[in-house]
Amino acid sequence: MHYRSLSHHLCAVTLTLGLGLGGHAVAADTDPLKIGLILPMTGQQSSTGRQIDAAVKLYMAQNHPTINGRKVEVIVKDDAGTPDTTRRLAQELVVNDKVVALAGFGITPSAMATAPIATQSKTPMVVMAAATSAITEASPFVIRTSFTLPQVSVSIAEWAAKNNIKKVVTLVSDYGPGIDAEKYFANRMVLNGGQVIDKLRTPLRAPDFAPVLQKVRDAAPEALFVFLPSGQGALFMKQFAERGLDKAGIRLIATGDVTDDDQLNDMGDVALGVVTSHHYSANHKSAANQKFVEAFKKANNGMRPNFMSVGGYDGIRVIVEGLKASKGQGGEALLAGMKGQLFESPRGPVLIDGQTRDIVQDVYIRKVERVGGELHNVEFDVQKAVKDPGKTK
Ligand code: VNL
Repeated sequence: MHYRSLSHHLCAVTLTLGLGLGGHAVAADTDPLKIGLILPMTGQQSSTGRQIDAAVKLYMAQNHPTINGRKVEVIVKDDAGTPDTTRRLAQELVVNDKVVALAGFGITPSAMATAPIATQSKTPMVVMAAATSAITEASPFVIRTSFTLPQVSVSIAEWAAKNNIKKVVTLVSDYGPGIDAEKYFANRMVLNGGQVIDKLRTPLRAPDFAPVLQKVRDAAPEALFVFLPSGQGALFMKQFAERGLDKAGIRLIATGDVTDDDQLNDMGDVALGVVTSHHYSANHKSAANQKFVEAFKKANNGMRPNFMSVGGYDGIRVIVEGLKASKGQGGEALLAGMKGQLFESPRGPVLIDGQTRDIVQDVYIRKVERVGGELHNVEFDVQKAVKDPGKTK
């Protein structure tokens, strides 16, 4: 015992001397453990940045984590949803700030651009928002706490089949998650004897839905299936109503990204009755969620948390618990501490699959209803413990 504490003491002295002489930023073991959180705080995906930032701040304020006497510090950087900027910021956070983990990643291209840095520097990278299946395969250091589009798109296709919807058109954002959603939704429709009569795509940047909605009208399917990234739902719903599609008897079904809790309450009656599948609703009935929603609203002027917030809240939890398990070590030790975590999230029970490093979670079927004067995604069916069906290995 005595010997141990003596060597500890000597070690601290050496570190102090090292700092004084060389002027190198050698991390002493009282320095804070830093986490680099890269988010789109400005630009088209800024609602995602705002939600995740608020959720991470809430977790930190509720838990004040310290590990072996070291504080945990979150450094927030704005990438404006530009992948080149994400990669540059990640590089700086690793090299200059010596972060133990990278986190955030509002869109798939940002996550993909950063994955090689995670691999080269052996820095765990927690994806809190982006949801293309392949992201976890881009680096062995990626852990995901959001969801995947294949995970949520199959369930809504199953619901459609059970509800006698046979002829559909799909409309997705033309990049990773949209292509995943289109493929997994369409394949399951066809498997169930349905027909996909057209597959439409809109650009990620500055989409205009009017031309594709005209095509949908002309094709007259029984239902239109939609995936759009968080933040585009309100504009889409407005144009859907303006084109009279809600009155034309074309049923709207989607992933929950479209009836995003961040915007849903402002969408108006056009959203009523829209059926979606997703992993989180602010209306989810559990004590853990009620507590989360109340605390989140209280800390953020009444803002309602959406699925991005929950990805952030669970993501920072996974990092902090991982650091506890690794006793503050980063790299492989932190990665090991994050794998296999099983806990109750505001969304329901979740598991960080040790093999795939992806999240296993319940997927709910929900319908937009008015609850106490506000629009909500009301869950009415659930598929338990869904793994990402997009994994090839
Ligand atoms: C992505 C997927 C982004 C789902 C989203 O919102 C979303 C992505 C910004 O992987 O880029 O709702």
